[in-house]
Amino acid sequence: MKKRVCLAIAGFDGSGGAGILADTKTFIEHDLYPLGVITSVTAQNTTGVKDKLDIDKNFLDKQLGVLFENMHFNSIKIGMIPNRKHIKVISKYIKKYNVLSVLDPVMISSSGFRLLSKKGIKYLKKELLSNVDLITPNIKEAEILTDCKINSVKDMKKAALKLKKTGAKSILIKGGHLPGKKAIDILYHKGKFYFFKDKKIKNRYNFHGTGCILSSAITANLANGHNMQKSIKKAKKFITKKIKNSFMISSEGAKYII
Ligand code: PXL
Repeated sequence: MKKRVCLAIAGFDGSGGAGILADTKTFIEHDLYPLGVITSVTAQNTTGVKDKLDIDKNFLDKQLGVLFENMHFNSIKIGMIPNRKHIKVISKYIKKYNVLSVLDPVMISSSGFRLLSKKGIKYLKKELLSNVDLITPNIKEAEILTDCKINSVKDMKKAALKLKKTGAKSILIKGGHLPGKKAIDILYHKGKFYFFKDKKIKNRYNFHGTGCILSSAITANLANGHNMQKSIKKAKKFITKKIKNSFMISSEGAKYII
């Protein structure tokens, strides 16, 4: 039996809600074989990220080098990258090998911990955005990447066009944090806008890892041969169901998704 394979290049969240554990769980649920390369190890629990230890850039290079040397991937998801030097290493492989790739431009955790350095953000814009097939910023990340405030769907469209100008191929801006009863995500893909509208799920807790799971589900759907729009539609359905089944793994902090 031939199995399709997805690679996650991401940070490690020992609480299991986000990062590479969330990515690999998602790949398995899409009947894919998961591979992983770790960029940074975080110390965190349900109340947030407390610290991180970045992987040495030469060792990141080694992890990627040995996998690319003798394995084939159907798609790649890139999550947390801590620094400029790590972006440089990852970008070398993304440019060299022509594999479908999705970048979730993770910058700051929901608890407020900086996961990507300020210099790293600049370099991400310059070096990586234009080399992946899809980027999936949330509103805050899209604001940082474009230097524009986003308060409406109109602003989201403007930001997507601005990101397109900087070289991004396809752009999914997640609008869940805008006010209103509906969560609207917009995709700019091959010269057209697509809108994904969902009812917001009422909840007095934060959910942990939704961004990671959505982008890895999109990556998984692309590996399974779906086109961009279908991959996003299916991934949104997947995460909505997961959120409905989310649970408190501890008496404090965020709700987790299994
Ligand atoms: O959800 C963003 C994210 C991604 N990757 C890792 C994280 C977090 C948030 O905490 O810890 C490793």
